[in-house]
Amino acid sequence: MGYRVAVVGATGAVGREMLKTLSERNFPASEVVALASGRSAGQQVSFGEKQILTVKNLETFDFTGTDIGLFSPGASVSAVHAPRAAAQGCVVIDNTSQFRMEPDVPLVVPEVNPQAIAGFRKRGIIANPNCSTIQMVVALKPLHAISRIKRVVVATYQSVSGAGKEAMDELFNQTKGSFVHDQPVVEQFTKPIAFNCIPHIDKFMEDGFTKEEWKMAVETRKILDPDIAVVATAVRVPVFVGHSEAVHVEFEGPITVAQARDALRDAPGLQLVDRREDGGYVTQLDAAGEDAVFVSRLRKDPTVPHGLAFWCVGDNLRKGAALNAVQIAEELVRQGLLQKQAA
Ligand code: 11C
Repeated sequence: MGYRVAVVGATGAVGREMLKTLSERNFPASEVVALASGRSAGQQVSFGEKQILTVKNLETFDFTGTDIGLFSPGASVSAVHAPRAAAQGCVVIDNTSQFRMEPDVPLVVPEVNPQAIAGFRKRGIIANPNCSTIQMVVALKPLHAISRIKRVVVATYQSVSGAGKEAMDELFNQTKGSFVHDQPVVEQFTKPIAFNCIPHIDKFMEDGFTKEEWKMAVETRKILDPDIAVVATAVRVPVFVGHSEAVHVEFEGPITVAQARDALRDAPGLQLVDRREDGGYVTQLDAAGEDAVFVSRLRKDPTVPHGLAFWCVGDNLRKGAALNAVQIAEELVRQGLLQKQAA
């Protein structure tokens, strides 16, 4: 007995991670179906250590009888196929930006707002937030419970895997090429990414922010508290997996470093690694492959009346995408919100 699960975008970096996460966490699935575009249909992907799945064509797949769809195919594909799957009775957990800010679509991080999940019934779709938002709100939530957060200033250091597999190849090829003095081939980013940092993720908006920066602001408000002001600078760095963030938080009232430390130590999904000594902090290489969001370098921000600063790191493919989506599915089961369609 279990649920029939479809993974859409199964050949991409996040889709593969979704399959791995479902298997690692022993999600109660009676069947897992791998779906992708017609171009990728027929390819094979691993599900756990032992199973190989043959990818089916999303365009012709009938979702009737499928309980849960974990979608990560790109926003324009989700725009068409997520509502189609939902209309056929499949609860969609969508990792793209397509539906996140729609009022009747819950935007969920299970450690932060699990109560929001129940709002999925109207559209049959639950949105998975942007990876840089997820790790930040996991860290902000326990602090917000002590003293209300007024304003967050954040700078991100985001790995190339956030931009997909071709972007990872571009970093690899540029790095390798630099040793034989090749001219870098720039296709996925606007400038060379090897040995460089690019202050530009997603498209530019009219006010000068990028869409990634805008997402961090609006998604944090939707998930955590509509009154929190967020100003972000999103930067792509030459790292394969893992996003880091330098976060400065201003609170309405007092909060001490000791209080914050205690709350972060006990918070779900979070690990505090904060020894004030050489190497007593977490980096992207440490966090890659891990489930937790890590907080290090916690300290008082003395430039505002009530402020804290910290460093936050997470695996953008796991907690930033696949793991959060699978946790939402687990939460649907835990809250008894799924009507099993297949036995
Ligand atoms: C990046 N955060 O690192 C992006 C990837 O809205 O789901 C995820 C984009 C999104 O490039």
